[in-house]
Amino acid sequence: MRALILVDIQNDFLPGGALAVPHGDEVISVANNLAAKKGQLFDLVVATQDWHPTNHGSFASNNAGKKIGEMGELNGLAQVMWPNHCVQNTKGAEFASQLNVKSVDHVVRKGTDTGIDSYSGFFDNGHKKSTGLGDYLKSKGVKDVVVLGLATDYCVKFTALDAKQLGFNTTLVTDGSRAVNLSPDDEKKAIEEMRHAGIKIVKSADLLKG
Ligand code: VGL
Ligand code: ZN
Repeated sequence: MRALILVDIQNDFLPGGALAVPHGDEVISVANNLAAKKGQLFDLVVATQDWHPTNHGSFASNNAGKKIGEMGELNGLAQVMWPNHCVQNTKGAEFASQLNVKSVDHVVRKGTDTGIDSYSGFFDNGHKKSTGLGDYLKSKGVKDVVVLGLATDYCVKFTALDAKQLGFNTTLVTDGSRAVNLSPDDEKKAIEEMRHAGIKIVKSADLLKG
């Protein structure tokens, strides 16, 4: 069984959004084209959704004296200070309107605890609490996962690394993902880190041609 995992394809990560990922909108058609292959290439489509309370500790606005993009600390873990984004029940937290959400079988909301961030769709950043996604996939008999979305250097990377660590054969779709690139080579580094962990790096066309 093979699952497609669509990571955080939400309005706030698109151009014009609160935490806009450059060219983030370009992943939508790739996601839709792959999700359309459910029943052939994939058995299951899962979407993760960053879903923060307004007082989330990753927001610079909730950390006196901190500016957006700086490093800070959140309960002992290093934490990038982000703009307010993906606040629960706001337009910015909704899936991109062009995304074919009808193909999605299961949604995982993450980042809901004020005191810890959750880049991965599987665990919080301290690896203390599971979201249940690993057990969900195992209960469906999934052995292979294909990951894409936003952003390559944060939520996509940590989702793929956790998937691999949980024992799933894991593939990253590069053209279905875009990076924040706080530093210009963050995307390159993230892809190298994933490759080094044993994650397969492909383009969507490689999957579509079979
Ligand atoms: C993300 C930063 C903060 C992501 C989420 O989806 O990659 N990045 N929250
Ligand atoms: Zn977030």
